[in-house]
Amino acid sequence: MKPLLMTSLASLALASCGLSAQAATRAAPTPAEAKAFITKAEADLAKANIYAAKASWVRATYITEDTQWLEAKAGAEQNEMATRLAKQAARYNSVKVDAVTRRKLDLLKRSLVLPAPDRAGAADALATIASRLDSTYSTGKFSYNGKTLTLNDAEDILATSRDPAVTKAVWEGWRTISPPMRKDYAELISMANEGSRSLGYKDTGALWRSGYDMNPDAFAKETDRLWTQVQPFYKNLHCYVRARLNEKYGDLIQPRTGPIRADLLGNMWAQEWGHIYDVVAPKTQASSYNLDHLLVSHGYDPIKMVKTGEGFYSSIGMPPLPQTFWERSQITRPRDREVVCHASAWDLDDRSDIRIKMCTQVGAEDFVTIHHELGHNYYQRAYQDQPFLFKSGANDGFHEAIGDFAALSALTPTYLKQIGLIDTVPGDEEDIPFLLKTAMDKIAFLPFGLLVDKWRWQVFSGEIQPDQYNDAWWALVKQYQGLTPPSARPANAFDPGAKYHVPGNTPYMRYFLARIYQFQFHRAACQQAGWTGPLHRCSIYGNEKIGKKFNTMLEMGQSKPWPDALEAFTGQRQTDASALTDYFKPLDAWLTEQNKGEVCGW
Ligand code: X8Z
Ligand code: ZN
Repeated sequence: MKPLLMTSLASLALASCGLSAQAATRAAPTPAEAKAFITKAEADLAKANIYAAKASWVRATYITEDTQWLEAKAGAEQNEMATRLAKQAARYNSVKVDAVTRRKLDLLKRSLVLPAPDRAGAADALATIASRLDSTYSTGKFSYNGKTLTLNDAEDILATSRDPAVTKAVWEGWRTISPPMRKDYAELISMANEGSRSLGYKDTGALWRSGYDMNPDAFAKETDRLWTQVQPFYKNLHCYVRARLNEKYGDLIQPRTGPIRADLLGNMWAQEWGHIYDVVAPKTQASSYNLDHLLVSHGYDPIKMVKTGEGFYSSIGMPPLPQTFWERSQITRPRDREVVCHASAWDLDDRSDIRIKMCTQVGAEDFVTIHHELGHNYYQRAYQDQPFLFKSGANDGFHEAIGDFAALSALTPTYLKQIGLIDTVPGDEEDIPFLLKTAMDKIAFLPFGLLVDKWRWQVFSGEIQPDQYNDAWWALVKQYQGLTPPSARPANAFDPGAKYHVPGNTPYMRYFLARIYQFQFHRAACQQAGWTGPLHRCSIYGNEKIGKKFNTMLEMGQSKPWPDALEAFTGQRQTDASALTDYFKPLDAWLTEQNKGEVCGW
């Protein structure tokens, strides 16, 4: 999702905000004034939001100097308005208002991703840098073998090449696009921190961490707790994959111990490893199908993939996508202009003008991404009748988990047979191959999902200074993912800038949370459906009863603290990784067996 306002950030008292002192000298505002303030704020923000969203859409689907200018102008105006309203909300800190108004006041205070400093020209400068960073990333290209490569080209090579000289060159090539961003990035951090401080937060990281209906420090501890729950599964997978890479490439390329070379894992950031499944597939248990090949051999094109995604949601009772979705979405990369290819889902009018923006390629990866993006759109539509400040996910991790939850069913062989992609559903003998393939994406992602914002939180707090950006990044990659670059990084490297969400300023902990929530939703859905078999074989395709209950959670938007939303569907009030560990339990036992004799860890 493209967040303009981070309407899911939690509150902090604005004690240090100058306005509260001012307010003290005036008569205390009344509850009626607080309500009137919120009503007007919602109307003003809704208007500015639509305007900024349209400008952003035009820039993201047609990057030019002029569309960057337009996006920055609209973004600056919206940012100024939201920052001003967030400060004014502090006037009502000690007014006894009804619960709905109180929640809206809190949400207003924590609604910005990058608050602008309160001085002339600052909002413009911040929005200009933000638009430029995103555009620099999205138009990034490099030369390889006499050809100019885009990120999509480079990703295709990494996914399919098994030549370590090639993967190294392409991996390093993509990272030549980011050193020019470092100066802009440092400037943006400093401005956003100044803006966050003026709102009463100690830095922008604290603002981001306050979006979870709990104390920001408690939230940081919560992420560590969740990591502890899943880390043994990651270590086991890392150990197994490293051994297979060692067997394939030999000690010089991939030693049997220590970290894994990051360019060998089939993905530009080694965040998901499914593309190298062929390298790690169990020798004795083969998979009878390959979704990449099936989509191609069945004549799928990008539109058919999206229609299939829509079909899944329709089967659980969601109304069809509006005609405008098909007319206005960007489903493939246009031939004649620069665009932001990183996939996103948009809601352009806070009602029915929902769209996706992708550069879809036919294959399993984008089959999942389509379900992911549509999940955002169905969530947006489900909460469209909420007031403006409640039009958001219960928290941002929920927003990221909806479509992934759908894809857990849509990847089951049972479903692939139902839509005619395979003829027979494989038996138990394919459980381990299926789980291993799934873990290569889902489990492999966890440490990456965690470390991106571990890095950014420290950047915002000043613990990581601009001259340490790259070394600190690699220290975290090594610590959490157990990876190493293919060779020493150059002195000017700015590798975090080569991952979309850093120049795109999209908070990342949401994806870590989403990997956990999606399994929690899946387990709850399967239990409600009366499923008693293994979780990885359960599909909710066609189950309108589950769809209806799920939609009840989606319709709540951000109107209640997220544990209420979680409880509405799962009966649980805590984020709980045990659904994920239940799902992968048979694989974990198998991996432990395979890893006998290995020195795991790094
Ligand atoms: O950015 C995304 C989505 C858009 S919200 C395509 N994802 C993360 C990434 O690509 O890094 C989905 C999985 C993680
Ligand atoms: Zn998303």
